[in-house]
Amino acid sequence: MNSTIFFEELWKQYTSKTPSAKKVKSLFEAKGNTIVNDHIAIRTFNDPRVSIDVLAKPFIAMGYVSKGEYYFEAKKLYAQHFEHTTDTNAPKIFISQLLLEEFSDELQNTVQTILDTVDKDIFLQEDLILKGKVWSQLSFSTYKKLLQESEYAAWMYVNGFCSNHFTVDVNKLETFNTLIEVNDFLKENGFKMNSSGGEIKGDATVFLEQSSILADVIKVEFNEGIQEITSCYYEFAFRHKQLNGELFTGFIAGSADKIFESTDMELQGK
Ligand code: OOG
Ligand code: NI
Repeated sequence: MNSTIFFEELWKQYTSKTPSAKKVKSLFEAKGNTIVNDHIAIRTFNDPRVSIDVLAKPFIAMGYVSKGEYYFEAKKLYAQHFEHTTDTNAPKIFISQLLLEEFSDELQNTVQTILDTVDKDIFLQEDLILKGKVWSQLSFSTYKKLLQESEYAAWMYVNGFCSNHFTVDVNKLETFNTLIEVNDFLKENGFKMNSSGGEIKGDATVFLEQSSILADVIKVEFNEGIQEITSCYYEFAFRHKQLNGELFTGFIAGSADKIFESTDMELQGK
């Protein structure tokens, strides 16, 4: 698939379950800003059928290469980020995977069973990340069980394959100079920030400052009935110049660890 169309489809899929992202984008544009996407992020399990290597394939085909690795010990996650080899305007891609073998047999079996219900051909399609939840059943009791061990696993069970956020490139906004100004503007407009680890994660010393609004909450149909569950969120990133004069293009594990929590139901205050 042509890369412009691929990212447009990802944005459509993402905003259909993240109305706040559309609203925020319009608010910035109304003030005369151009929205450039710094990066998207994708979540998955390390099962070989759907691992990072599988989800990275369409991006590799577009000219992306792996540029960095990140480990999250407490959350039991591993991630890589990808950059386009020639197009410096192309968004970066951050893909993480849950390290299943580090969890209970019960969680491992649950995830295996869910994946086993899916037609194998689906996992081979290049547009897998546009497909969302590819398993047909959703049980609220399974969701709760996964949640006991991993918020990420529970979120993944409900939301499936998608871009779990897009990211406003704050460096490219015309009417904002700092992330603090961006956050103030978001709060003035009624959006709730993820304040885990502070509203701003990172600083000039690590060359990256990030913030995010809490994920939207949407109605999800389970076998047992409808429940409200987090969907996706919007992130804001300001990149600093490194000593070589170039903007930092990577990610910071300590900050990412907190950004992940933007989908945590517990932060919703509900
Ligand atoms: C990814 C969280 C990390 C970043 O920019 O550091 C991240 C996720 O929520 O899946 O996006
Ligand atoms: Ni991010």
